[in-house]
Amino acid sequence: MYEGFVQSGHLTFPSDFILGAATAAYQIEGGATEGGRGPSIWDSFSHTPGKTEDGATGDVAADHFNRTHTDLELMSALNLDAYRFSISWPRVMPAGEDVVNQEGLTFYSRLVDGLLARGIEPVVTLNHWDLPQALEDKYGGWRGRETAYAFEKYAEIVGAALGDRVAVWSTHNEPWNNSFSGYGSGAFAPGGTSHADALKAAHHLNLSHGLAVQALRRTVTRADARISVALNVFRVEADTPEDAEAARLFDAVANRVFTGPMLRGEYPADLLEDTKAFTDWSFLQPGDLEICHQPLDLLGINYYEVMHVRLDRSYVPGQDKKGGTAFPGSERIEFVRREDLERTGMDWGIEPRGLEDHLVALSREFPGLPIMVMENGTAFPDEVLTSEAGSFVVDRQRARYIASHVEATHRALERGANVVGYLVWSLLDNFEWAAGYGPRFGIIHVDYDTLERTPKLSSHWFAQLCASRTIPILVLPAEEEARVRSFVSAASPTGI
Ligand code: IFM
Repeated sequence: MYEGFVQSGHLTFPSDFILGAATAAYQIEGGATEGGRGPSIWDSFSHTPGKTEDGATGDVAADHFNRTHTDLELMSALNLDAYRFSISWPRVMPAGEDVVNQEGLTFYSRLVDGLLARGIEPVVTLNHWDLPQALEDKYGGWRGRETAYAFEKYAEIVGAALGDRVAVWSTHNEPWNNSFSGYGSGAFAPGGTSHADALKAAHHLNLSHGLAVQALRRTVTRADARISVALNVFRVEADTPEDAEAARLFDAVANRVFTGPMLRGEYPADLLEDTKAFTDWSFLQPGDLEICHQPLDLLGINYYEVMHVRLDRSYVPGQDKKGGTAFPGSERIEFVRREDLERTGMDWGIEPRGLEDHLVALSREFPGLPIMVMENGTAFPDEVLTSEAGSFVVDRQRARYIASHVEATHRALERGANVVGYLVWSLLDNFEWAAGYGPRFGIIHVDYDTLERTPKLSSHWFAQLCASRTIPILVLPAEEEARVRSFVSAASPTGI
């Protein structure tokens, strides 16, 4: 790795602050039918015509399943403190329950050992959306309460196998997408389109979270292991006081539907009221909330942008929005596209200040609960430049995005936020769900034809941050800048 960026000399993270990178099984592993893996709902969904961009599937993805050693070596060169990956439930239990695929467990056990041998702490997510298809067929997936109990058993098996070595556990990743995009809007697997089902799925994810935390507490033996959940708690902002109601509505259905039961042991009264047209909440059984509400060691948050909302002034009660609604109550909310912001390749507004304020606010809301940024990053179109000197991706925009959010995290720390780590999304370019392989989030480029990996400029910057713990300025010394420029013009006569 090139580590010659100009050092700021200040903005240093504490020595125990965790800097790392994140991925998810279905997005990078490939090997969909290898090693005894069973089918997941994302295999079925992505193979259904029209569900993903260009019919993309995760069959091969970045082929991490067969290139684990290469990827471990890349991580080592990045000086990462931690690597967050998810376990593919159908790789460990092909039918979701009963039978364990030892080969699948061994794959993850070796990955954990490979990380530890390189001084990288393993951060494991149990569910990053690739539910075994068999559980969808048998129980209706997360619509079924039985899936929560199957998840508990799966957590127990993984906890027993890896619990002596894993540093941080996360039960679910972004249960919001899992439930509301998977069972409500139909944008994600399994493609359900019922708000009632989405709310039911959300509850079963909350319940399964609590059951899995209990299972991990029974099985994990590493003394300093920490148990958490990765929520994409949205930073919701209404720009005028009249629109505060829109912020309340979205905050209830997107954030407090999870933080309520998991962190406070209750569903917010306003959420129950807001959603009563869709469900009577009869799936909420006595004793469930006590299970959902387990003490956590860490709160994982994924941050990408601020959600600016206002009330939809064209809303007519009882009248359906054209084209349906994305989530319960969405007919009353308008998401404001702020034209004053720079935007990512996903058309998401770039606001590092939002991350800073969010970390400070969440630390106040949940005192005593350390927070880890478990995902933050951006997609931009990349160009691989090749010359006699080799290949290079000069992704200055991505590097700027990451640097500005790392700085925001540091400012939050200075303002007293209880933030203990930052993991960049993502280590590798990968399968971006329904958007397929177009958006590239990696700090390492993946050529999807040859599967060759090329570290991008952003990864060199990140490697220097991890090694020095002081935020490097995104400026190359004059000599290196001249080298990059001559490389760029040699490789791409039109320049970039
Ligand atoms: O790629 C996803 C990831 O799986 C979950 N969080 C957001 C990322 C970017 O969209």
